[in-house]
Amino acid sequence: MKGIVVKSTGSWVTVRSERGQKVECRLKGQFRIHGIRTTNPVAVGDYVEFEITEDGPVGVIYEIHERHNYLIRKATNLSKSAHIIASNIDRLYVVASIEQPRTSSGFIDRVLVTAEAYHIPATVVFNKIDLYSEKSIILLDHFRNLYLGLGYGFATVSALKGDGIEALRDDLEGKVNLFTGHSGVGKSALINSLEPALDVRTGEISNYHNKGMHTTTFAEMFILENGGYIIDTPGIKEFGLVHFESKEVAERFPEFRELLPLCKYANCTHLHEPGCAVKQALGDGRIDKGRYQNYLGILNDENLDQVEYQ
Ligand SMILES: Nc1nc2c(ncn2[C@@H]2O[C@H](COP(=O)(O)OP(=O)(O)OP(=O)(O)O)[C@@H](O)[C@H]2O)c(=O)[nH]1
Ligand SMILES: [Mg+2]
Ligand SMILES: [Zn+2]
Repeated sequence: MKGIVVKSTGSWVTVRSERGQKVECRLKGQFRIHGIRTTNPVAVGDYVEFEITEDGPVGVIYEIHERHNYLIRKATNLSKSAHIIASNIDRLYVVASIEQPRTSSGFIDRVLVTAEAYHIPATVVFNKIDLYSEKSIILLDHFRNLYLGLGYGFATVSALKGDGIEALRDDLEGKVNLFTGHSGVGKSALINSLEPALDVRTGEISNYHNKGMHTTTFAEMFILENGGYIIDTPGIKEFGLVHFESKEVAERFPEFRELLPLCKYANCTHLHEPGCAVKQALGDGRIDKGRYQNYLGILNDENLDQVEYQ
């Protein structure tokens, strides 16, 4: 039977068959992908072949279909292994907030850089707009102009009050969509607002740290009534990049891309070289200062490209 992985807790994998039946499965044999050392052999979104075992309503997965794409990050900050967040994704939603908790633009840009690397279209969603001060609204407008200008999707919503939810629901229709972001930004609350019948567990924001409590612990795929799919994921602190070399980072910034051939030196890092087209554009205001700062931040990340290949 063919099915899709909707949840994976390590030892058990929940597969939904083509007829819509959910079956708890185990894995048979070894599964390795592209020689990368990963902590999970199957991921949410994987298409698999499985069979029901004779002695019960459980199944065994014996084959994973080739992934159209997948999103990975470092298993932990210092780890040399990667964790596959999910696979076969049509669109990535970076769920962010300016209040309770605040998402840095560095975090957003890291996720976008990763989406670029895997050729996954991305949308930035600002949630909790019911909490924003006037100052936050000004910043929100800045982000709207910036990200729409770069060709990304952009949405502002309130899971609590319902603002922007219908438009977002339309965006999700008929596609496999993944929600990522810090703990507590309201990824799960958004899913409930989009499809109340799902009743996904949500958590509080800690008064002390003003952060989420890591309520969602495993990635899980949900079906929307309009035929869309959402993969809810656990909140992450940092998006540890894997599969990257420093020289590739600039190519993942769409606004740098067409300038790169114009730099005087082919191996320009766009930090301090003379005749750098990127620095020129920064000086002219054609490149956003914050985006350039975040480019530097990613380059300075000591953990860049530290995942071991086997
Ligand atoms: N005021 C306000 N609160 C919200 C909104 N959306 C979510 N919250 C609250 O934020 C808290 C965290 O929401 P969750 O949905 O659990 O956050 P999450 O992103 O899924 O967090 P993790 O599962 O830990 O990654 C809950 O108390 C929600 O009620 C919103 O639009 N406005
Ligand atoms: Mg959650
Ligand atoms: Zn340059």
